[in-house]
Parts: sequence; structure tokens; C-alpha cells
Amino acid sequence: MKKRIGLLYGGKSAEHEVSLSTATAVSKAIDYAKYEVHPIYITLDGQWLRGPELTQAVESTEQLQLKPNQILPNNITEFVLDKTSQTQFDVVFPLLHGTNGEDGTVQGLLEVLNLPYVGNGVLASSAGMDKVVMKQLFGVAGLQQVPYVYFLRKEWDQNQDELIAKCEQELSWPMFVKPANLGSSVGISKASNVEELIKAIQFAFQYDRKVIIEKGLNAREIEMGVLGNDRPNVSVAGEIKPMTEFYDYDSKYKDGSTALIIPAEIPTDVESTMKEMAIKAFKILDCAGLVRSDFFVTENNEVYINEVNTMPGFTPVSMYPLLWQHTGVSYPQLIDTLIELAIERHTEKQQLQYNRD
Ligand code: G1L
Repeated sequence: MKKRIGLLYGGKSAEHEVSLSTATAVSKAIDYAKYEVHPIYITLDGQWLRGPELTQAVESTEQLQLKPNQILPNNITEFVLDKTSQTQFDVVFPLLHGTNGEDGTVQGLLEVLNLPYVGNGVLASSAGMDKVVMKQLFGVAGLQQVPYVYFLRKEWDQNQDELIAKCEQELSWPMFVKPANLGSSVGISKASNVEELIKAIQFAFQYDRKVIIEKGLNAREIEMGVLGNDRPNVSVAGEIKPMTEFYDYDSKYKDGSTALIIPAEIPTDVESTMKEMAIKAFKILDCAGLVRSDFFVTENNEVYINEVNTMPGFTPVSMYPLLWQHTGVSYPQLIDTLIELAIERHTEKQQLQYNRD
């Protein structure tokens, strides 16, 4: 029997387009002999639309942008309440970024519906979405990371001078200022003096009520892929060479201004350190399925974990799939493995006892 896959994409988010291209890429690589693929499109204004089964690769992203009149009679209410075969997927593939999909909310909905889904659960998704929570957990795991300071808008409004002094005391120039809560790189800026720092903080507060300020390191940016559930595997490492001043939103997704070097040229002991750290990070965040771990490596080969991405870029030319390709796992195999891992995790959870009798 073919497995029924719900491909969930789009979303009320700035990464709507990225999600559409990713869903297109998955539709091109997925094995239609093994899977029935059912599109579920979340429009920019938040409507859930179901389309007819996909039986072959879609040609363009437009084909996935379902129109309300094209759809089967269905919407989010029916998705939640309807217990007929229409919503009984074997696995849901949530290809959603940002505030509704990466932060654990969609994962929570899928949990309530008792549907198996690919990738991280509620806890890892939401903890990984908040840079401060993530770093606090990394600290508990004893992972080396770049010094940081964080505060809320209310604290900033009351103690601006004190907080600037704290940054100058605990960090050094340049500093990077980021909203604590966003998946992509919006709201991020670099500050080389107090005046720039104030501007950068005000800018970041447009995107979140919590900001984080990190000490800027002169370091290479190297990433690794983790794949698995309770005994995860780690890929080869890849380096990101930014061609613009720093890795911003546009260079990340749109233009070719970053180069990916796979495998990264790093000494074997540095690579082993990174592998160990990648697994520790995966475990402390209670990850499942996959994660991309991002590191800084300095000139004298000191390794700092920067962050993990619970929903990394996922087209065949994105870092995470490329890392696995170089490790011997093709893009279609990666899709198969993630689906199997989703079912494994769900089956294990079903076997747990939820009460005392
Ligand atoms: F389902 C997976 F495998 F867990 C998964 C889900 C989402 C992997 C990667 C992504 N990534 C994205 O959806 C995105 C970064 C392209 C945002 Cl739309």
C-alpha cells in the first residue's frame, strides 16, 4: 500500500515563496511509486486549502498555489474535525517557516490530531526558534558559544544606559544585534560603536520584544547536518563563504552571493569536536528527524556553536540536503528516511502509557 503523504506548505509568513519552491522541489524528488502526495496549501492570508492528489512532479510553483475555487471541499476546520479518509495521512510533511510552522504551533496541531509528521516536535521547534532559550540550553549542555547579552523592550526602555554598559563590559566590538525570535535573518544588524548599537537595537525591536546581542567573532561559518531520532547520524561539514559583508536575508535565499564548500576544509579533530557538539545540541533540544547545526571556527581552530536550525533550507541546492548528498544520502533518499523517522517516532509514542491503569 502506498503511504499517504500530506504536503503542507505556504503559510502566513515572509518565507511563503521559499516554502512554495521547497514543496515544488519535494514534488520533483518524491517517489510516486511509494507515496500518494496530497497538497495542503496555507495561503498568505491564512486559509487552509486542499488540492487534488499530485501524481507527478509539479512544473512550477504556481501549480501549488491553489485557488479557493479549485479545491476539494475542505479547510482547516474540516482538517481538524473531519475524521474521514480525506484527512487520514500516514505522514504530514510540514514545509513551513517562521511564526506558524517553525515555532512549534503547527507541530502542536499535528500532535492533537495524532498525525505522524516529519521533523522536530513542539519542544525542539519552539526552543530552537528562540535564540535565547536555545543558547541557555546549549549552556546547560556545556557547549562552547559566543558571549551574548539579551533583554526585553520594557527593560531597554527603562535602563538603556545600563544595558549598553553591560554590552560593552561583557562583549566586544563589533556586535551583532538580532531579534530573539525570528527564523530568518530579518532585523539583524552589525554595530561597531555605541551609536550603531542603539540603532541596531531599535531596529531589532521592530521584529520582537526580545533582542539578543552577540560578540562578533572573526571566524569561518561551518555547518553540519544531523539526521535521525534517538541515535542520530551526522553529515560531513560544509563551509559558507559569504560574498556580502555578512550572511543576510537576501544572500541566504535569493542571490548567489554565498559559496558553499563541501566538504569544508577542517582538521579531523575539529570535525570530531563539531560532530560531538552537533549531537549534544540535538539531544539537549530534544530534536527529532533532522537539524542543521551551525558553528563558528576561529583561525586557531576554536569551535563555537552558533545555532541549530530545526527547519533548514530544504531544496536540492540548500546546505542541508547537499551535506547529506556528500555523505552518501541522495535527496530522494533523504525524503524517504525522514518519512520513516516520522513513522518510527509516532509508533514509539503510541506505545507509551498515558495513564496509571
Ligand atoms: F520536514 C522537515 F524535513 F522536517 C523539514 C521541514 C521544513 C525540513 C526542512 C524544512 N524547511 C522549510 O520548510 C523551509 C526552510 C524551506 C521553510 Cl519554508
